[in-house]
Amino acid sequence: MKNVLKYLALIFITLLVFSCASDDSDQAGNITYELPDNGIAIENAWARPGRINGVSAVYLDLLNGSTESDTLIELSAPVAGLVELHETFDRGDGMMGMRQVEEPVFPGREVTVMKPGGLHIMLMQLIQPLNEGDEVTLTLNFTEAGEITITAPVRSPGQ
Ligand SMILES: [Cu+2]
Repeated sequence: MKNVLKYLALIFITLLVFSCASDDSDQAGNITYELPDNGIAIENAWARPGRINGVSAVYLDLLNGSTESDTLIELSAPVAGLVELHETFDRGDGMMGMRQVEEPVFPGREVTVMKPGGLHIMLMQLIQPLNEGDEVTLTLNFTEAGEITITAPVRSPGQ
């Protein structure tokens, strides 16, 4: 029970932080993607600022150029104690919640866009503050494509 309360409190705090910045209307629809011939490419990655011991999120476009789907099996980042893929959902009480996507599958020949208010990579237990101008290193491990390490600049949403 305690854990549930803790979890709800975490969601609530995160929503407070994140609801101030849901301006994700930029660029959507204007980007044209060129799928790689094979494997996975990551484009347009960025991370939001965060406090030490707090949370941040990485947003990116995931391009699966393979004809086969691929599964994300592990996420890690040196700046975070815990990294998870999250989806945002309607809790039905006028609030949005978020929850972990356990075994995310990315269809072949498709682009998956992660953005505020949708799919995102959650960085938790930050071991250092993330300020604008910093860079975050993130490693994604896929069943087929293997390990892909990227760097994402830290910036405020809408900039
Ligand atoms: Cu999240």
